Amino acid sequence: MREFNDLLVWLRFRNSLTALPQGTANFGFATQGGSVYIGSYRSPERRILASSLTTFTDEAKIALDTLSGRATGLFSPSLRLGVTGLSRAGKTVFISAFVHNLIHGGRLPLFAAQKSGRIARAFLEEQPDDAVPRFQYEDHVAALVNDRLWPDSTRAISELRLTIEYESASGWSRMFSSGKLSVDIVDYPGEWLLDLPLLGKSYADFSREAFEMAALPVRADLSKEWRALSAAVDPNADADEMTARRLADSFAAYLKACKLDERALSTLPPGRFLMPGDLEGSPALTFAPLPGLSERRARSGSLQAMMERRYEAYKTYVVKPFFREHITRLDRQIVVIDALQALNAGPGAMADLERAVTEILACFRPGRGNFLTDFFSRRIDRILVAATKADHLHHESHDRLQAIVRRLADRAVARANFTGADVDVVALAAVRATREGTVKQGRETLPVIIGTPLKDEKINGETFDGKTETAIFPGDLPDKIDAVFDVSGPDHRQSPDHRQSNDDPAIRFVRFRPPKLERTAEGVTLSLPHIRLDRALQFLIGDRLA
Ligand SMILES: Nc1nc2c(ncn2[C@@H]2O[C@H](COP(=O)(O)OP(=O)(O)OP(=O)(O)O)[C@@H](O)[C@H]2O)c(=O)[nH]1
Ligand SMILES: [Mg+2]
Repeated sequence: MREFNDLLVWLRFRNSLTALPQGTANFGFATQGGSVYIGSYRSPERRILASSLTTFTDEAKIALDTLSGRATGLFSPSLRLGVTGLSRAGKTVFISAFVHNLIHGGRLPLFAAQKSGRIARAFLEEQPDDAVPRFQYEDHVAALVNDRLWPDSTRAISELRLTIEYESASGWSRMFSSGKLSVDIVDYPGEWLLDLPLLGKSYADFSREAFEMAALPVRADLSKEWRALSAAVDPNADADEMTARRLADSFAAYLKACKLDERALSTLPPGRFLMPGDLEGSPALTFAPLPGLSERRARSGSLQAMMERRYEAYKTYVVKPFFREHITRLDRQIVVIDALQALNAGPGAMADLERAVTEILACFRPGRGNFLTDFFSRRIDRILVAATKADHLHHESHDRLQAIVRRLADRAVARANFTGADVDVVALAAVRATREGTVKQGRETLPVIIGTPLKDEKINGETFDGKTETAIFPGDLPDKIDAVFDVSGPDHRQSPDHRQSNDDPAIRFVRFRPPKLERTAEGVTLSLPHIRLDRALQFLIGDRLA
């Protein structure tokens, strides 16, 4: 490990992006009592998920798709890996690093097939689904490797087929295995997945819950305009396109504001209001919840009837096909989370992240009492919850981060009443943008991370130029895990005076540029460096290469 005596060292994390004062090596999450708690939203309809595709045709279609998928799999073994997570969590970088390391024979000591030299080659092949956009692997890798820039945000679903030729570990397996596995990697927004609970909700239920959530103290200010606009309309008035549009725009603006909020509030449905994909402006997206609805049938021709019809269209034309065509065909799933951002924002944001992970896991829970839904949903047998971007921490904190994610996942599994698949966790960096070093401060030796902060990143008033390497003291994660979770439980509601004040803005991490890749004497670029990516690979596909 190198020592950096002359570099400026920065202490980051809450409240104190300042040059390192002596003796402040620890920061306390426990002192963040003033953080946001988003309240007790619990979908009463979680149980509906898989089993809520109520019509026989839906189930029959799914079963047929599943059967044909399996039949094809018999001839050319394939594994369908879903990669999801909320926006900016790190999905695209994860997939790029996953593929790059396999194609370029990266250093993967925890990935048994690679370690024992049984992988002959890995290469990209044409993907099986013609109607799904291809994951633009080459563009993403060019950005990472040549330009040292992070890939652009990807706002829809995409897919890539990676084929691995390998030799089985045992002679017995060698006799029966084809020595070839195709991994179909499907990148899709977690926001779309969180739409699945809508399938079991009527428009009146959806409206009521949306207003309940919007009125919680933590969201009340963000939803004020939309609620005021809604209060002024009469659901029973004649349907009017302009009113529908104004309400939909205002509702979408509120959902977007939640997403951008410094309190790191996670997503509320409908997911396409945040990421419309190619549906922008379509009637299926031009609706909004209405206040004070009774269970009575809406008058035909009324605003309520129009909104209700569009809500049902959203379920029929957006949510169901997505579930049927993509989710039910997955074999394995990784859920990428940005736990560091949530940790940085305080226990309220952690609770919110836990709620999102709970709902995501609930989407993969096998259906109950229905043989068709049981049949397809049992396909996902492994789920990995991965906290990425661990390269923002010194390695001494990696195990702590993993322990925090384990606690979060355990709580989510318990709350979602989840069974049916192995759930594991990992703290990783798909692309490691930093190195480690130590800095001497008087008699103290401090562990630091060293990297090139992105152009225009700021620390304490200093703006970086995107070229200068800097050593940063990353702080320690607390060893007492309880401190990062709000112990007051999910029914505790945040009152406005408990919010972080504006003069205590959420601290953003300093973002580093992707690393400079070393080249061999022959000019060949080595694979992207990572932290524990191999552990993720072993869990997700290792057994299929045994
Ligand atoms: N240091 C570091 N930063 C990362 C890593 N993975 C992701 N990031 C950062 O997180 C940002 C988002 O990563 P993406 O992979 O684009 O996230 P995404 O989930 O695909 O985001 P959307 O496409 O917008 O949904 C990147 O631009 C990087 O700044 C990592 O392994 N290490
Ligand atoms: Mg992406």
